Amino acid sequence: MKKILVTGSVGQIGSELTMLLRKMYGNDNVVAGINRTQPTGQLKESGPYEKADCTNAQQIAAVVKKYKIDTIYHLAAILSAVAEAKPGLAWNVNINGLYNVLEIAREHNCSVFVPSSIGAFGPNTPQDNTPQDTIQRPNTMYGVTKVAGELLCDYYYKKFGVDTRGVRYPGIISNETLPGGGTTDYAVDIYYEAIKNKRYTCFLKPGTFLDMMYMPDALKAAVDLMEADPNKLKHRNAFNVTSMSVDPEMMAESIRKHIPEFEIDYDVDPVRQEIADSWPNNMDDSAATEEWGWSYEYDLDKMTADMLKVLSEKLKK
Ligand code: AKB
Repeated sequence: MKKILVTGSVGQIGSELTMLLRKMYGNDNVVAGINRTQPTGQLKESGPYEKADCTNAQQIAAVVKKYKIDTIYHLAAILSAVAEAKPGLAWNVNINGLYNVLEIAREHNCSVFVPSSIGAFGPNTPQDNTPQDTIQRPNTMYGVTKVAGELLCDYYYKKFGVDTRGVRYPGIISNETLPGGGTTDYAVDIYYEAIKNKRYTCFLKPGTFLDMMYMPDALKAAVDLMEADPNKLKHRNAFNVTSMSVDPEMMAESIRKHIPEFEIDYDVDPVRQEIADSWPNNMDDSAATEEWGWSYEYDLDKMTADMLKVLSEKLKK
């Protein structure tokens, strides 16, 4: 049975991924790596958790040794909008933190999942049907760390044989833990506000198309890639994956099928708009499908129906 460490386990993806991995591989075999935020509820009760700040190599190494970890899902990261505001912090966490994790993986023979992002592309990347292998010249600190991270992971695979794998996540929409400091966060906020106030003021312009994905598909992508036959992987870091390409108007239209009076207006944040404008409208994820069978379950309307159902219950409490 695998022995897994999840860094960033209280974050948006980490909190749900940790619970899924515990279900799959056994509660005691999945350590929730935490930093400043303490775990609560099921995440805390259902299995081990340990301080594992990725910028502290000794701390990560101690957890890996203590639990005989053989697989690391390295989810601790600074997202795009925060990275623009705090570039030094983003470099330290996204690059120095990743370097520490890769070094420990090399020493202790661990496989590593590292999420990249649509942020690894830039303004001169082809924006439609963005190929798997294409121009990557991002002009954000987040993007710089994501491209460097992809390259570093490929380097550790080629040079040291570390089993590194990753996907380029689009905006992730979820109903448990809120995202923090991303450019695609509007796509989560809009559902909360639709239920609470039947209106939403969006910080990106109408017509800003971006790839998005519902959390169950994002978790499936990570797990399926880590379970994939290594002999079939021509790429490793990192695969384009997407479920839908949407703009704020399409999301509003999808919500109106359930809440007809829902209204959207706009108060554009120039920083996040510029970031979004530099990212693809829609990615070609056929390499992921060909090499490890990637497919998604949720399109926009299926996701909207589930989000509104789950959040209505949650916000009643
Ligand atoms: C962000 O908006 O920063 C993230 C991402 C797309 O990587 N959600």
